[in-house]
Amino acid sequence: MTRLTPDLIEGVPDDKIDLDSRLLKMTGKTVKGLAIEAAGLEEGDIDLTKFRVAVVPITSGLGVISGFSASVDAIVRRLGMESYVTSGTDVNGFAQAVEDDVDIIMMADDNKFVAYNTRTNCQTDNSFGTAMGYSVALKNAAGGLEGKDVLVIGAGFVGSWAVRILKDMGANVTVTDILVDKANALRDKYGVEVSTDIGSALPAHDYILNAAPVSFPGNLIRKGAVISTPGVPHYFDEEARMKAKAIIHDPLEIGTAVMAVNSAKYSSRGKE
Ligand code: 2YC
Repeated sequence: MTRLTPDLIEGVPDDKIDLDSRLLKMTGKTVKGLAIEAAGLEEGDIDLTKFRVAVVPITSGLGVISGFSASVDAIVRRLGMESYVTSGTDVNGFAQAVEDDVDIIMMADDNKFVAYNTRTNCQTDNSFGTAMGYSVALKNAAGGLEGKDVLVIGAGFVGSWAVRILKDMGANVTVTDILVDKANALRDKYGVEVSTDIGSALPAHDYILNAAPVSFPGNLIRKGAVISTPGVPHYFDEEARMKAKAIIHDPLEIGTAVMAVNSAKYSSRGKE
């Protein structure tokens, strides 16, 4: 999994890229709207203002990322939830959150970023949240994916989830990965196609979910392509930006919003 850096997320707390305006243009939905759909809910099914979230900074491994907890906190507040960053880190912070009887605890070490639901003991991780959020964004931008060819680039945590999700949405999925065994494993598991040559697969697709930490030269992008691309670092050249109908990207927000709403859904299920 690619580790974020402070410069990649410095604009998140104040929403400097105005993500909702961009998403509304490309998908017709805001972050919140996509997260609600990604959680399998309808607007009005759940009152997110009733949920209290604690974000716990984790110092293990490579340590905290400056701005990460503040970004998660801001993303969750933008959904309408109450949220704060614990003053303590790690176990201390976790204990504070439990003592404070919050509904959801969000924390990330070098390998996993989870939303833990304290009421129903369920957890949602960022790989699922990102895959679901970017698949729903692609579906909205494409006006539905039933019977449409979709190329998934990357068979890691996010790409594997995305293959399953997009297949469930009725798409004809082709997956490609530099480690062909990983792509073949998804073919065997989900009955999807594998491409071993991204140079021919990319220009052959209108719909792309890029779950790899790479970008692609514009000469490989088909005119009018819709590219849903959570991968960081993220860069598409001028030709790609001219030719693509939409390039859907953000460094953290969509995946985190889906995690939070999906976790809250478990809570409401627990409270029924
Ligand atoms: O600040 C902290 O609490 C750090 N322990 C957070 C480390 C996050 C590492 N993961 C990542 O940078 C990316 C995120 C988009 C989530 C998954 N990988």
